[in-house]
Amino acid sequence: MTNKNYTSRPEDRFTFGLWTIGNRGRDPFGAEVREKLTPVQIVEILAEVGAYGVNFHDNDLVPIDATTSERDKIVSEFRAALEAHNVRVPMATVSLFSDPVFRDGAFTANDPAVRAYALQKTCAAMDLGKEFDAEMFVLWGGREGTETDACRNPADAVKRFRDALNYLVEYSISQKYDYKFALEAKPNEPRGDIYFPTTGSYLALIETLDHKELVGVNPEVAHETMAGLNFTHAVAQAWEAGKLFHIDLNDQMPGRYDQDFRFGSANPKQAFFLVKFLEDVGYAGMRHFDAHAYRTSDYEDVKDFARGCMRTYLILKEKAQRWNADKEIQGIIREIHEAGDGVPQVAKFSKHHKAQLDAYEFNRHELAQKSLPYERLDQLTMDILFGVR
Ligand code: GLT
Ligand code: MN
Ligand code: MN
Repeated sequence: MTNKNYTSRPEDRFTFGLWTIGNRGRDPFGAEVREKLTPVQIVEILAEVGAYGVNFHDNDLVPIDATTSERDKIVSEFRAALEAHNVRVPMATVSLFSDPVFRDGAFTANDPAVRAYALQKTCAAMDLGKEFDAEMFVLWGGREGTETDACRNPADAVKRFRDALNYLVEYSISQKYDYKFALEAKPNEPRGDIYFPTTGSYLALIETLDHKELVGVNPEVAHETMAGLNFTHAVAQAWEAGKLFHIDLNDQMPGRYDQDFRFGSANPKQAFFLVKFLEDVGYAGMRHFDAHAYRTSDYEDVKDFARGCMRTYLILKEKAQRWNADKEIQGIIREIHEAGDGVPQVAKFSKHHKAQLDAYEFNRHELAQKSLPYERLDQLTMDILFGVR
């Protein structure tokens, strides 16, 4: 169980995207600083650093203008590299944001031809993912948004997005693809505002879908943090709803551009509570690092970035085990959850329970005096994180 070297193993389910290791450091103010890697070279790096799997957008693997024979060649070389290095493809996705055709969105674009093209492209991306046995299909609507709400009624955007999802899920069913779909929210960037800005927005939308059982969410640390929200709370709500299908791990300082930093590098305490939650509940899905190395890195440093994401996760997992085994911490946890004698049962309403509730005399002042040593609890947590406990 404890893994003192913090080296990743297949059962850790650590994955990276072609676009993460292959990120070349381009930003809005400067060009690429790293040479382009081929998908095969990226698989080689992932094997070297000990990742379990690799995920891709259609066009990370096959350029948008590739001919059929170019496509076939790329696919067979990629497949050979995956087999040679024992690297899986658990998730596939589609780029509905890079090409200029999507400048007004994809599924929510005003032009019906763009919406239809987005569906055609996504179905083809699903076909491509299945060639590698991907089980999860992520949808991140990066361009589904606005700079000015003069352009469309936002309720129409919701309807269009729902129609597109229903179409794609039906396609998956008709092809017997057995995909599960994971929707990824982001509040802004690249659009001024993106529809469905938080994981909670998608959880609400999912309930309105034709096949809601096949659709869940893919929360990303950076995206929820950009919105100033507590990421672990979003993840917990998704988990509790049975909708945590996938997760994008990285890090982010609030109030900044989308930084996609190495996991745990900006807010290790928040990362700790996240890892503790995932491990405590037994999340069995992929731990996907949707992060990229600093623009200052060369590819040797990119490998250290990738190793760092996994290492930090494993260190925090061990810290969570230590926290769970700590007698003082567990004593406090027990105390703060303890009920006094005879407190009425309120889990479920019944006339009988309500009568018991009415009959009980609460001592409001005494309840307000109960010790809640959260300062002590938090410092014990910090001591564990700092490695002094
Ligand atoms: C893009 C985005 C990520 C998404 C990827 C999936 S693409 O890099 O910033 O958050 O997860 O489309
Ligand atoms: Mn991001
Ligand atoms: Mn992401």
